[in-house]
Amino acid sequence: MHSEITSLREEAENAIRTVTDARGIDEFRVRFLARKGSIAALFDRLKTAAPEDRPALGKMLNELRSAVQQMLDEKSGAIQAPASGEAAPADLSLPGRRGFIGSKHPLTQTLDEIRAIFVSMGFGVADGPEIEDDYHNFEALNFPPDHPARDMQDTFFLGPRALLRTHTSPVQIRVMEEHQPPLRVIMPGKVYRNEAISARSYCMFHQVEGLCVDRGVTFAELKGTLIEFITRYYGAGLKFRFRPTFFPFTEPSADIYISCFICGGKGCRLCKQSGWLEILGCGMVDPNVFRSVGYDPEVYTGYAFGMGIDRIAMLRHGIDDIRLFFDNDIRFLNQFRQ
Ligand code: 2NL
Repeated sequence: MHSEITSLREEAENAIRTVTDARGIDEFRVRFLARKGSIAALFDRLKTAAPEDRPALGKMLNELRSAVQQMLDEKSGAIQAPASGEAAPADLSLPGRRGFIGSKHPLTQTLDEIRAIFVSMGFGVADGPEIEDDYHNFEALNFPPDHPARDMQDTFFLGPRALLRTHTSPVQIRVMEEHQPPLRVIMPGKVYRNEAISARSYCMFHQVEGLCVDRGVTFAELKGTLIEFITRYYGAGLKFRFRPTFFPFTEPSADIYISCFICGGKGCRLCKQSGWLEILGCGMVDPNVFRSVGYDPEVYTGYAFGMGIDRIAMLRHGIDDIRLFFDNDIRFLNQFRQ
């Protein structure tokens, strides 16, 4: 009987391990602890044992009963309250949880494509501070002291001497202060304007500006380079329009338009019935800008250009509200998975 008690204990230890739910708990209790269970059966057999063995066997049986009761209590605690105390055993048959993989923001995708084209044409990439001073953001760029852009209305001032850059041009000034020509470089980055927020304008947006300085750089080189860029980014077969405009930092200056890639120039919602899309501003660097950075305008000429990444991405994807880029709504962002 001694060995039967020992093997019943082993049996119970094995059985409790396979129990995973309330039904298993009940079956275990009936099998070992109930009035007709295997422990009760051994207690019955105690009567037939030799009288001198009964006290020791009775003690063993009592110990077995409380050990099995403890196994049962522990197991039911774990199953009923897995949060407090020990966790219920994992159900290895459940399917795994799917990992969430992020994707590139549509503005980053647009910028990456634009950058790759200029890099392949020999341009370097520079960046600089978003917090600037009046000199680098305005004065060195030939903005007159009373220019409206210097107004509190248009620029975020952080103090008497610090402001949030309103374009990436101050990076170009810093590059020219530190390097001598020849220079061919683009600067992508965030810029800030104190404008009313609407579907068309936001207080922060993204620009890529470019600069090329050397001896003998002409407007023809500007046209050749930018038409090559536009053809590679927007595709062949487009018509171009260079329209004279004014920037303080270039002279002459032009806005470049392409024939609308949706309607081909006939007029549609995207081009607002005009047949043309404005995509770039550019011009020959003003001699005053060269003087600010210590370049001799009699020796060097150069061209510069700038484009709004947000606007380009909106045109390309038919997005009609710039704020969608900054809401971080996953339903919007998921549409740009590559
Ligand atoms: C636009 C037009 C432009 C530049 C940016 C520039 C910078 C220096 C000197 C001369 Cl340091 N020019 N930048 C020139 C022409 C146009 O941007 O429509 N941007 C969104």
